[in-house]
Amino acid sequence: MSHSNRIHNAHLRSKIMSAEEAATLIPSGVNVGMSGFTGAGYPKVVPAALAKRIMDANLHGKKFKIGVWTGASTAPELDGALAMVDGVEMRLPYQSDPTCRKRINAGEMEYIDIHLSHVAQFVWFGFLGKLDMAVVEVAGITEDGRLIPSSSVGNNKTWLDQAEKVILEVNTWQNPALEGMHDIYYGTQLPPFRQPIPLIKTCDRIGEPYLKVDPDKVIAVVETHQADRNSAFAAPDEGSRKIAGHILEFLEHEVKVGRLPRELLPLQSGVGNIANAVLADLNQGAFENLTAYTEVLQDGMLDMIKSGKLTCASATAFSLSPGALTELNADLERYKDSIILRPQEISNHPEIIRRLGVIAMNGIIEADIYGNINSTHVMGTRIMNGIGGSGDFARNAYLCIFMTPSQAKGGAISSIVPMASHVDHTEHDVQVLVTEQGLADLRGLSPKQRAKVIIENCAHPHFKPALMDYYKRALDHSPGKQTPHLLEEALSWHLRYLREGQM
Ligand code: 0RQ
Repeated sequence: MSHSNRIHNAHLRSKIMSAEEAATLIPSGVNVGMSGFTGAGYPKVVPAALAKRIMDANLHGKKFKIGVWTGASTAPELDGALAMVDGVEMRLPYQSDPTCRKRINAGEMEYIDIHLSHVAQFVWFGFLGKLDMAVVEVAGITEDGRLIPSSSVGNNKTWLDQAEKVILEVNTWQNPALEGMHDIYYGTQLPPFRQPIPLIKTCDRIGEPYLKVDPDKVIAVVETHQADRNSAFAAPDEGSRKIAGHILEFLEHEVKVGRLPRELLPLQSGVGNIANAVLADLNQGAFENLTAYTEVLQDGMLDMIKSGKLTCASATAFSLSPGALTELNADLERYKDSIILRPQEISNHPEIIRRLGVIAMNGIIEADIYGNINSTHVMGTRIMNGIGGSGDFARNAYLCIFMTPSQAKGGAISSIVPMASHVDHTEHDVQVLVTEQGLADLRGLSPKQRAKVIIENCAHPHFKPALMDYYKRALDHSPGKQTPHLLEEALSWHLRYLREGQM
């Protein structure tokens, strides 16, 4: 069998085997830390071979389930394949796969939705139990056994460090020019020995470009040549463009009154079409010399680097459409000075986000009239994706902006509701709320003042009178006047939707 020229370490070369052979080394009942963050850098063939093994076991009447820990969401070859055969006992810390979501909401899969910056330390502290194995995609292995990270870093440093056994997937599809783009910080300590993280400016390099692994822990090396599976973005629709317009106008105002510098502060942008529309608008707008301290680098940010608007971007993963990915790969060397990929405990670290003064912009499911935010649960009980990094950024940002269309499901649902049916970000963490209807600047407002501005500026005209009516009646009849509610009615909009298909 001929081998790729990506594995330069003789000891690790001797561990090369097929995905099927490697999958036989993963027993039922173990916790497996897998690479992958959005559709980037996840193992492509071992999870599929494992899914086949699980299916065979099920056919013989045997239960076979594992715990799956990742950086964030992955792709059909990992989450999809394992969920399809009901092979996942416990999933964490974030997912966005339709089959996975279905199993979780049907009660067939346990899911712990964790702040992405917390995962590494939860594992070090032992809060999540033992990490038995790691399956990590890398772009290559150096002669001295260091690992060239792939298109995402996520929790790989922690998995490689903490897992008892390691399986590496060396993916020759990944661009060799990724070597040197990463910054892996090995200085984190456990309390009480923690030191300040010496990252002062967005694109400071504080670590090294390689991941380390104890070669004796590596039980298999599998060679692959498969593309990352990222999905395309829809072209910004009118609603997204309006949201982007409100945010740009707001940022311009903040610069004018001296609360933001001309080049703004480092941007964090969530995933999704609205986020991409905001980036597209920033790319057309007047701001120059921008920077990004974020989780994922999506198409909009790449366009801004190309145009010169964005001078540097720090993230933990690429999250690009297939077109943008092809473009990036054709010219990756060029981006090496402007892009840094870091472990997610650093890309999402509260200390750094607070120090840099990040401007955070994230999508939501719903907001209530007082500014509490639901990012994760449809009608209070069904998980959509997870909190992801939104809480890491929301709590610690200089400016925390949440954005959403004012209605969902063709107008059957109001995204502004009397009481959020689940709360991920409390009223204390939310400074700006934006819909296509307008922007509510909530800074310095009491709950009652916030309610008026949110209803007036953000609610859809179809729902505005009913929201104002609720608020006024709550003000009259609520026993407490700090955050007035009619408790018997507060979730009636959700109940009506579940009963009648319309809020
Ligand atoms: O579902 O496609 O089935 O119709 O939610 O909604 O409007 O396309 O918005 O793509 O920005 O996603 C909160 C899910 C928004 C996302 C969420 C339904 C809607 C549609 C998607 P369909 P849109 P987006 C860093 C930051 C948490 C993690 C995070 C998210 C689908 O932003 O997962 O912020 N955030 N990470 O129909 C019922 C409502 C609804 C609703 C929307 N009120 N009721 N359904 N939907 N509002 C990134 C990472 O951490 C990796």
